[in-house]
Amino acid sequence: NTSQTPHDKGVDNTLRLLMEGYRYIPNRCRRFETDIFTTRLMGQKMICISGKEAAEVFYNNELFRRKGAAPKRVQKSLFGQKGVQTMDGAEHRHRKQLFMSLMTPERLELLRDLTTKQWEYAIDKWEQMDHVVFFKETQKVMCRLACQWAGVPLWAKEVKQRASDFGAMIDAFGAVGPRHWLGRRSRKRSEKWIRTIIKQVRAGKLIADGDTALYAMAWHRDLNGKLMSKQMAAVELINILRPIVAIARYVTFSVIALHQYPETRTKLQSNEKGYSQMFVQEVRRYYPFGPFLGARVRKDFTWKEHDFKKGTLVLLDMYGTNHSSTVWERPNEFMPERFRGWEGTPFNFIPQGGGDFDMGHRCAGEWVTVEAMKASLEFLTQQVNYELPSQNLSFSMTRMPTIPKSRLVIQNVRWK
Ligand code: PAM
Repeated sequence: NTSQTPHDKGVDNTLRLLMEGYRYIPNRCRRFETDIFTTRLMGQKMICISGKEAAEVFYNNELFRRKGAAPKRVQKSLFGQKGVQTMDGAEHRHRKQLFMSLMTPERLELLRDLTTKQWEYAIDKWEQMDHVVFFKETQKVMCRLACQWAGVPLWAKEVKQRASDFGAMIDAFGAVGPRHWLGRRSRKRSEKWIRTIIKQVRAGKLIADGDTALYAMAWHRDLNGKLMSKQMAAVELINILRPIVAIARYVTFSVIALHQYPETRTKLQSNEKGYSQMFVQEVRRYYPFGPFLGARVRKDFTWKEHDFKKGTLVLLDMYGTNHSSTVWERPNEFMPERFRGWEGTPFNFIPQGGGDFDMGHRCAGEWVTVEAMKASLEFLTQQVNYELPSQNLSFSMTRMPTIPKSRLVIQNVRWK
């Protein structure tokens, strides 16, 4: 019976969401002692759900659809319009397969090698620098890596602009005002660039290797047998490139974790028993990135005695689920060892979404993220010395996505 479900009072709680950020849903779940409540956000009735059972129902394709879920402002900045994130059913599975086909063991192995090579190149440069704004420079490292891995030509002189454009799209998703507009402008510029690249490939002016994302996106045919429009191909190729640049945030948080929990550095240096794997999993669980995900009810159903009505927007609490005390022991402590022998399900650890890769909307790039993070962290702890000058490393829980105030400054970078 729906009337029992807690309701967050107020005509519209968008301002509260902006004021509480990552904690908006978890705060109310704690206060109401619930894993479901209703609210009004952005002028619409919404249902917020949290925890592993919530993730399980949220990823049921019979009950939820993605079309009409992502707000226009998120599509115009972060995701791109009409891309894989907004599709359903057979069309979605076909498009998702395009992304998953790029995630073979061979391509992941190559990604690891290229990650290390890009770091070698970067450290030669960083040695010459007085100080390094780690987050900004790592976005450039990841931008070079993304383009190299995807087969997209990139001139040295454009790295700065392209990296900052991809960074701005990510930075825009929870912003209002200038930060958001910058994300939109950056997307427009990037789409124009990548449309030109796609055009050159199709015209035979630029050769794309058959196993690259560039080739796959340029020549992919939808279920109707037609090539995607240049614009659509650009949006989807950017859906490969931009999220690799987003890994810079996780690498930045990783270096902060190494600083704040020094015992983890020693363990990463020797990297016994797959420590780097546990470390990067804990970084993805502990530090905030995606706050929540949205989907629309496909058909009426009841869950936890609440009637879900067709068309209603439902938000799944990612941050809260990754910090849930029913799933995690001492969830607010940074403990990589919790992942030793850990029995994961597709629903209890959801930093990049839950459910199934092929059939559902779980992030296709999750393995890329884990491998690029491991290669980066192994490299940084084993090959490089650096120092952190005193600075403000704290990060806001209301800025979405968040990033440390100082962007992490390092100095005296030296090869070991
Ligand atoms: C990428 O696609 O570039 C990867 C990084 C983005 C992660 C963000 C995931 C959050 C999902 C939806 C954003 C809606 C937030 C709306 C805030 C008001």
